[in-house]
Amino acid sequence: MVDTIPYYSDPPNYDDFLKHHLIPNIPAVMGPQLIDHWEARQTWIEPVSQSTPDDAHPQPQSQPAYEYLRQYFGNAQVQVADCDQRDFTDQKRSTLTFDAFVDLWQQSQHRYYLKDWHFVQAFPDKIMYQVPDLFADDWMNEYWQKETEDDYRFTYMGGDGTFTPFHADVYRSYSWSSNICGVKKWTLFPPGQEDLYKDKLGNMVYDIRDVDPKVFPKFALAKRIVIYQKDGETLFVPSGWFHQVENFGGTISINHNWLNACNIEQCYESMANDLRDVERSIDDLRGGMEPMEFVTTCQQLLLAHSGWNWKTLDRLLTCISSRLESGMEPSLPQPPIDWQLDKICLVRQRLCLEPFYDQYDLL
Ligand SMILES: O=C(O)CCC(=O)C(=O)O
Ligand SMILES: [Fe+2]
Repeated sequence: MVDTIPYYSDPPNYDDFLKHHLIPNIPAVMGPQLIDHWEARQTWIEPVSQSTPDDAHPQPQSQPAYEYLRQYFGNAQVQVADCDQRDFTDQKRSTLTFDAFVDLWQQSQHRYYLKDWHFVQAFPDKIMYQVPDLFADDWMNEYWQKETEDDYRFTYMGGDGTFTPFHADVYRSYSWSSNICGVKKWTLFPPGQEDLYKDKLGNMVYDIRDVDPKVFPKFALAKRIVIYQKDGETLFVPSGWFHQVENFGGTISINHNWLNACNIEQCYESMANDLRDVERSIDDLRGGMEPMEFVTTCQQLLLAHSGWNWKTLDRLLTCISSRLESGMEPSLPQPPIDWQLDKICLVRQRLCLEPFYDQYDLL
């Protein structure tokens, strides 16, 4: 088990990153050199005007350039989470203009957090950052951009005390998070301890700072690693590592969810687990349905629950394998083509065992 996270002031080369992080599924922090040239690092921030010294965590070196951001993005519609109001496993969300959000952001009594902003989609002509080569082998965004209107490329903006509750990322994707300004405290939990996070009814811990030991008696036993991600630093979050994130000072980050041959099997496993949960939840209806109807209903529920089902995964695999098989020279660093195709083949073999696999196109 790792107990510290490797820090690279100079970004590692791809082969080392593949060998020491992507394949063994180990986090890494990269110093500001990786992103200092980004437009967002040049224009979205300014030096901190005031700071409240606190020995408990590093101090932010920069803060959002609020007026600059307002000027360019003020009219955009954004989704904002109120960190003081829980809504089941998430925070209560509402839609505001970016301008209205900045008003709230600048008032420290509020803890509103602009989350999951599809910034690149909203402003395709404003090139504010480039995906670092280390993270460019990304099947998830490649497929989503080719076949749909959606993507998994996000911008986050929040003030002191805003936070993201305890979770693991969608379908055990990786994420990377680059901090434009502010300080983020990450508490990361290595995979394999999931039984410690649940109460008797299967509900998950929501906020790791407020866990009732009577309800979650084993949570305190969970091994965790805390890191403070400072201005300009980038964190690689591996597959299936639960985490909670707390912000200090005005914080802006850019985060992508991504997957590739190194974690596609974990993604499949996670979807299969979610599907088994869906099947259990409607098991009492099974007797009154044709087998195909039951499968279709479960697939629809899976899609509604998290935007993916077997057909989605099947199409993603087809999209990526046709690119890999086309013989085009790989332009970005990635694992050997045959190794990637073998991984796709393994996942397909498992998908083939699912009932009615040959009829997914009808779903
Ligand atoms: O920055 C945050 O508040 C949450 C980010 C996150 O959960 C992620 O990048 O996986
Ligand atoms: Fe996350």
